[in-house]
Amino acid sequence: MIPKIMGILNVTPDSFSDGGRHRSPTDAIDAGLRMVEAGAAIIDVGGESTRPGARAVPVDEELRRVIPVVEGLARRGVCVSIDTRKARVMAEALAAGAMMLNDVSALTHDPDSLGVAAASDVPVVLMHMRGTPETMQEAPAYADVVAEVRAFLDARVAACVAAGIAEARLIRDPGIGFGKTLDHNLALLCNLPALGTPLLIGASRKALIGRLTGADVHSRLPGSLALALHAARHGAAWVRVHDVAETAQALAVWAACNPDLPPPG
Ligand code: 7PM
Repeated sequence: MIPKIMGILNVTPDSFSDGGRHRSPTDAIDAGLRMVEAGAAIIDVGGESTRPGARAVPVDEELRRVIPVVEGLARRGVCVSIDTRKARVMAEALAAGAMMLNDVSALTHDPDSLGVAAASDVPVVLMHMRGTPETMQEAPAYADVVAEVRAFLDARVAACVAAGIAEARLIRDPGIGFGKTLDHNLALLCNLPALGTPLLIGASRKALIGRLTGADVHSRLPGSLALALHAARHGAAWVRVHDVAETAQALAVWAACNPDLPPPG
């Protein structure tokens, strides 16, 4: 399958790789519209930095950042995903027109989030993370990272189904970089089919590319494209990326070399 592109739209003042470029909602909305023109199927709006060591953002601040952007994009017909761990942000983003929930805690962080997701009818990304953003990169350890991530995702899918969310709405994500060493990330990337489907892979500009190549965060486009094509080759339904136009071009050329793939749908 040709994965669909989720474009990353951070509306945080401290985002690690696109450093707070979107100071006003208008700027952020324009950036989202450009990503759609470049080939994104959905725009992932996030107002809480989840980078390693990041501090929690109060809910009112997160709402102030994201809701005008979700609303502005949705009003212009853009499909929007809300990247949050907070039930209230999910609920208000859905009311503002969001069409997908993306929770790096897989609906575990906020006890109300499962209910908000169940009361909606949108797809939900369930991501694996070991620990919390504050502490996750402090010596993460696994006996078998692939089996443990698979078991976590299976358990979260089961919890969501038990809460009334249709399994067809659930998207699995191994959480590249979230409480994982380079070797853990590579083990997951080399075993994507073992994680279940459908899969979303977010590896754009992440530290593993730097660890493999020495590239700093502003020079990781080639590695990001390699990982997007790798994810595509191994069945990812979605890739979550910063560089939408470049990823769309890479996927289009790759797809042309793979004529037996089902057409995008
Ligand atoms: C440092 C590490 C800074 C990671 C920023 C990030 C994912 C996500 C993020 C992902 C899903 C980034 C990330 N990564 N949501 N949110 N999957 N579902 O690159 O891999 O934006 S934050």
